[in-house]
Amino acid sequence: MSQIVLLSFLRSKKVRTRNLSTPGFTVIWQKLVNATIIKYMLPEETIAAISTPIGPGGIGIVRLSGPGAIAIADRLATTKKGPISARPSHTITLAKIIDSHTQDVIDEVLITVMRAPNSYTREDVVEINCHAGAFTMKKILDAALKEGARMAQPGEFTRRAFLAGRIDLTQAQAVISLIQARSEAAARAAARQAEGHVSRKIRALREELVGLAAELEAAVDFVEEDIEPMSAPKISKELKKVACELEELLRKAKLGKFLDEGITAAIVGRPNVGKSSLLNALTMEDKAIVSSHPGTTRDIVEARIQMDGIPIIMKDTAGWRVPLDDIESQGIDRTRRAIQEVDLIILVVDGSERLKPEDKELMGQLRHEERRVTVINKTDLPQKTDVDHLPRYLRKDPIISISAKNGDGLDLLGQLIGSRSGFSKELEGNEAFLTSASQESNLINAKTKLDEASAAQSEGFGEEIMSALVKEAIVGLGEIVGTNVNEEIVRQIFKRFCVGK
Ligand SMILES: Nc1nc2c(ncn2[C@@H]2O[C@H](COP(=O)(O)OP(=O)(O)OP(=O)(O)O)[C@@H](O)[C@H]2O)c(=O)[nH]1
Ligand SMILES: [Mg+2]
Repeated sequence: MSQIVLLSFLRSKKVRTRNLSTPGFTVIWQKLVNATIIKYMLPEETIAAISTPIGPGGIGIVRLSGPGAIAIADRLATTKKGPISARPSHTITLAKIIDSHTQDVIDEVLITVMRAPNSYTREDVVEINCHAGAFTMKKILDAALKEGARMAQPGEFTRRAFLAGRIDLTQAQAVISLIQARSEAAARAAARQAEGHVSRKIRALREELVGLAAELEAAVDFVEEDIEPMSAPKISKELKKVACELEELLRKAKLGKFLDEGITAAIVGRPNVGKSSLLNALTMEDKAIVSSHPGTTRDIVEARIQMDGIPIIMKDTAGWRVPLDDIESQGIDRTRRAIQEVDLIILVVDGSERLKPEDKELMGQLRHEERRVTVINKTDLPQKTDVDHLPRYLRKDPIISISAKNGDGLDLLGQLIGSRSGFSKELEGNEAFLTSASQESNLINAKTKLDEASAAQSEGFGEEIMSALVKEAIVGLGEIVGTNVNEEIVRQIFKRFCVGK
């Protein structure tokens, strides 16, 4: 926004501004803004925290960051190699941490020094690798606090990295996702996001919009000047192109959300086909009661599992049939609701028996379902139902034969679920995803504004309206990467961090 104001100013001074909306100019502008933020917002205090979980373990880390970090380390530690301040950056030194009152040795440690600006926070950082007992770590932290450090707030190290311009908000969010990742795939995607893959894409799109807004503004403000306006078809093409790329990012954001929260899947089928046995086989636990008595499961039994690296919230359901009593009726109502809500429906058939009317009734219910995956269970027994006995519409899907009893086919089922959820292709492509709900809603808003701008153009509204809408989209994208620094948003994000990160 301010860039547009600056453009207008330069243009009013008759400065040739056509080249100023180029990505190069935006980079310079961004650096100026960042430099101002760094100058006025960078904290002077040295902070300290225990950065590893409290509890018994091999190694724990007490981390210090700030202008006094190395001097504090000098006062805390004795080494055979002289003071820590004399050690080169990015070296590890064996040291003893001494209690300044009793002169007792608190712990023998390894101290890593990372001098500014080549550190996580871009400040001087000292990491004290000690033994991971809660008592030892606490004593070292207390000693650092006594020597002048302040206790770090949750997320303050990452907040400083952000304020110093080392990472942007998307990357900071990715650090949270990485810490909280519940599956391998989620951790991998978060790591890619932390590297800045998504931010680069969003920044590039934002810069395109800044350029476009500047053109639209110029057409409004400088009609009488010798500025050649961007042609209507070119504006329309540019709007549609960015909107299209945002749409693709949104599709991936949906996948990112799945990675973070997990896909939901319901195991459904008539009683006794082995639904609960399948849930137990997948979780490798006795989660649900299994019995040869049809109608055993009455309520939804939920378990969080990983298949093919993908997090799944798997729901075992009550067998599908005409209920025999009120409890079973309530259970089947819950099955019905689960079918409506989940991302994936795993339809289980008993291969050791012929299809029964209940099987056929449920298959009919799911006939037009795109979320369906079909499984033939009990392949360890002589088979009476195979793929050829299934209705034609089911046969079009890939069908997996398994034995919940001995585990046959479960890997294949995992791969099928992965491919049906749309993850596998994206994950192989080394993709990074936006994962937070606020990022997704900002993307949706930005896309909506561009669609509105396109509509405004086709309805013959002037550049002024379009420019206002494009500017709103720019603000939305800026909020994702932290270019429009809204303190409240920043505070909300960093609040979610743990102390020490
Ligand atoms: N041989 C064999 N038996 C199985 C297999 N899977 C399940 N069973 C048996 O089939 C019976 C029913 O299994 P459950 O897992 O309780 O079936 P369910 O579909 O959950 O049944 P409801 O809860 O009543 O709807 C039990 O006796 C299981 O031991 C399998 O792969 N092979
Ligand atoms: Mg069951």
